[in-house]
Amino acid sequence: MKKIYFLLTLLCATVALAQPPAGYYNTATGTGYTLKTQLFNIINDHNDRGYSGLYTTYLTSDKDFFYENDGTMLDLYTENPTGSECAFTYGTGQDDGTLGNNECERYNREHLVPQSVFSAATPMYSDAHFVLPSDKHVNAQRGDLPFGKVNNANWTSVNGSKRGSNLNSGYSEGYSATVFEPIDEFKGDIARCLLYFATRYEDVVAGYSYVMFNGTSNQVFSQPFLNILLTWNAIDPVSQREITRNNAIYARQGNRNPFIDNNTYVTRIWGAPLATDNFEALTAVSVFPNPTNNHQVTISGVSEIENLELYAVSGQLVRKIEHPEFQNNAYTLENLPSGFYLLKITTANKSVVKKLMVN
Ligand SMILES: [Ca+2]
Ligand SMILES: [Ca+2]
Ligand SMILES: [Ca+2]
Repeated sequence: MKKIYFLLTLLCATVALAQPPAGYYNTATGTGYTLKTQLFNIINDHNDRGYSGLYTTYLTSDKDFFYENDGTMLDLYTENPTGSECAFTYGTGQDDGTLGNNECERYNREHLVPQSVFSAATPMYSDAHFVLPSDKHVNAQRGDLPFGKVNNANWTSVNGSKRGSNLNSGYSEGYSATVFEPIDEFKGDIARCLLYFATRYEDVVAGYSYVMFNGTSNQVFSQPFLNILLTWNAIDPVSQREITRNNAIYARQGNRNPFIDNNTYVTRIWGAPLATDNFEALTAVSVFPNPTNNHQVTISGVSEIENLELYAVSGQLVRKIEHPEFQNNAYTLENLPSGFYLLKITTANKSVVKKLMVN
């Protein structure tokens, strides 16, 4: 019986630790960018533990108790979720200015928003919510590159992180220069770190020049990168690794990543991603004629569609049709008002977005 009580106490303690403190988000009541500012007011003014303090924070925030479960350093650019990898032990291998021309020689600190963007200013410079332990060599390969979906890789790390030209279609449409793509396991993790940055630093971010940013304090990200981050957040949900990490950083810095605590904040602020994943599987879909002159278009190339959503370019949902009935493998959308639209076509778990012009 004693043992059961002990286990129950332990369980309660674990659950309690996995939650933000009572009332932490009480003032986060709005929607859209009002909510974003409310979150900024909750998470700003954190306790800066200094640049060397990051290595201390990592001792509790970034140990592998999720994959090998061996307490070695958990690095998003090194971890192989389905197999073993070269593992860094804390202290051993910490960057001392030598080595790092190959993977697995040294680890250092990776600013997911590059430090050059904010001129290495504090407290951003040492904010563990977006500065993570990283293999020194992979960190250097990523450099200041934006995150995106690689089309043709010109370099790939041992765990499969890639660098190369961005896939200029599907959810990553709108950019074609070089990007860095983390493995699927960590796409949402990294997206949520960047969404944190956009919120924690919303009072200064409009002044930062970076290819992922658009010079605003509310949306923060340019449209192609916002689409990428919202999609990654949707296809790679919050994991226990992030919850544990968020709690460990809260214990050190006194502020939290709201998007890990309550992921609905993401869509309440920025809206839903236009496309989820697996664009490639839906490339057979065609929408014609486009542009159209008679206020109707036909959709073909698929037979089972869950729903069709028509968005104005402002992002407003204009029309939604659930389970459209196909005839002869085609469906015709009629009575479309003139304008420029984004048509989102969703099957069981895949979707694609098509641009549509109605004259
Ligand atoms: Ca590991
Ligand atoms: Ca592993
Ligand atoms: Ca993940």
